[in-house]
Amino acid sequence: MVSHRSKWTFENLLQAAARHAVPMGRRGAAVLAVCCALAVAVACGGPQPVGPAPEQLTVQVLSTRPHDPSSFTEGLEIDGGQLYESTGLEGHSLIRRSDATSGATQAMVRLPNDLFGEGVTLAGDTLWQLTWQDGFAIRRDPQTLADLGHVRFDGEGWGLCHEPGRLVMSNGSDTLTFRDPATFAITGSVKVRQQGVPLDMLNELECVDGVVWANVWKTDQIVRIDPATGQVTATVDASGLRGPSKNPDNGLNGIAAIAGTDHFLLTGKLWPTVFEVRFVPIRNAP
Ligand SMILES: [Ca+2]
Repeated sequence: MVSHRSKWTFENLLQAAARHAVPMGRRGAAVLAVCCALAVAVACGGPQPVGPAPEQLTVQVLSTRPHDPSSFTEGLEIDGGQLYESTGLEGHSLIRRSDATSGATQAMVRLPNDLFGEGVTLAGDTLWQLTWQDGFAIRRDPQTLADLGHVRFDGEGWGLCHEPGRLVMSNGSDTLTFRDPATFAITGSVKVRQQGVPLDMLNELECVDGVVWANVWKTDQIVRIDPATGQVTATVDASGLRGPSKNPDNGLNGIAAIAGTDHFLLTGKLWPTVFEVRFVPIRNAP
């Protein structure tokens, strides 16, 4: 997600991405960022952290595979061995279906130049793709990726995932909105809190096994959210995946659970690599 479109030239972002390379390194940075956020909230008279601290996890890298370094990843999801990816930036946004293992592209559709793609999720026979500030979701055929129509929504579109009976959508705030998977109509919402403190900038989402995993924009952190309460129950420090680039705008974004395993594919905006990982307690990390 971005705050000012004018700051985002594709060429600048590619230059920053070119400095990406070496995995593993600054474990603790994401944890520190959240601790600072909580400290600032308290120092500024915000809500005091309450309740048990979230479980602290990190990533164990199991394998890597190539990722299109021109993909400004905004949404990632696997279904039946097929990887769906939605990318952003005006003039560069697209939707792609590829083999989840080999990465070979099976279908791809570019968005009109004035649109900015965001989250994506499959719900039955419908592949939903968000736009960022364009005010509508695109209903697509999962096989051909053809545009079958648009459904308008208020506000911004960031992340999207599908759990049984409903969609879960983020919009850059601390609110997750629940939507009907067939009509996209709002059915409810929940405020996300980490030890009682609002957590905003929720970006790419992944729904699996009754929880929602969310990238937190401009951090190397993923959080696990109980969608029934909005409580953050775990934090994942994924700072080890990032290369030497300090540009937060092309950071970690993209979570796809691999069905039948506890593995996830993770990547980032303009990253050259997709990481297959497992989330493990920090004390047990290799
Ligand atoms: Ca996802």
